[in-house]
Amino acid sequence: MSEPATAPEEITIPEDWEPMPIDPNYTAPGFRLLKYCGVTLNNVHLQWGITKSLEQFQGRRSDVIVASFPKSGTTWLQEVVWRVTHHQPTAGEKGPKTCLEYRFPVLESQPQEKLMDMVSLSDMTDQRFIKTHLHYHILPESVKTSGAKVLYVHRDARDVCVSFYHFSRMLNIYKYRGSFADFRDNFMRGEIVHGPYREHVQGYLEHSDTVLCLTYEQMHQDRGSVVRKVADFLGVSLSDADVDDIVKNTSFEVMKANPDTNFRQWEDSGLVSGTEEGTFMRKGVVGDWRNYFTEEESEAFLKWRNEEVAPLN
Ligand code: PPS
Repeated sequence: MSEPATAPEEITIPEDWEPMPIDPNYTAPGFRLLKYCGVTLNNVHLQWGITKSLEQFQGRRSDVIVASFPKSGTTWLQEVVWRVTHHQPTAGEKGPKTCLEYRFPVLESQPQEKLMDMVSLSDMTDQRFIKTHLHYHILPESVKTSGAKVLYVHRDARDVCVSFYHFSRMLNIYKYRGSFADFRDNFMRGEIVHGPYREHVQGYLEHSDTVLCLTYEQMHQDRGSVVRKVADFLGVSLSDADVDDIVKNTSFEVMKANPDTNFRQWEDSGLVSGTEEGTFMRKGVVGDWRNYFTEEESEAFLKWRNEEVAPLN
């Protein structure tokens, strides 16, 4: 997730936003969950003008958009996409030299441009690579009509929940201090930022005729075939050696060591505190949920996960 490090103090909640009950487990001053179009967002989204970002955004045919629910493998897929589209065999292991945040501005976080001295999305003249955690139904209409290429990654909800729990503890604009059980209950109720989770995934999967939907687990199991799928979807031709090179440079270990992909700069800027929660590149495994759920809890969670939900619109 990319959220500004600091937020202005005052907020006026517009009529089409609904304040949600204050959750004292979020201990960052002023942190509030707010509902917008059925989606749980927060005061920082509002303060930093998400509605204006959504109104002003104009999708372009050449746009490449990586969408996800937070902590589902966004960063990983972004790096794959970037390397697929910028692959130069002669660049070898050097790869991209710019921080991923600059290569992939966040659709819903335009003030990021001011804070980070970035060219605004509307002023970018080169092909745009964009990250978003927005639900499908609140994506600006032009994303859907422009022919922009949208890729979506999703992950075992139990691992998403664990990863998001740790991230919410690290993130200084949240400072979550509840237990994992508290967080999991909120996750299931949709009372977490960008919730509700099931509707998020369903919203994109329902459009899998136009959206390339991938999973974190596929990326673990056979990244080569994911790289090829991404290349086909984006109309890029890659040799076997190119694919191998991309696979090698997008491993957890390489990305964790790479300052352009490991988000350690968020520690320097104060956005996150590297604590006992670890760092942004935390474990990068499938199945860490086993350390957090009992068998019964996992069963109940999966039962909930597999229930039918009504689409948001
Ligand atoms: S965010 O903040 O929503 O954009 O986070 P996101 O990138 O979606 O998810 C972060 C989790 O993805 C893991 N990650 C990786 N796993 C395996 N391989 C690679 N290369 C990789 N890059 C990121 C990261 O460690 C977070 O998962 P957890 O389970 O917390 O380790």
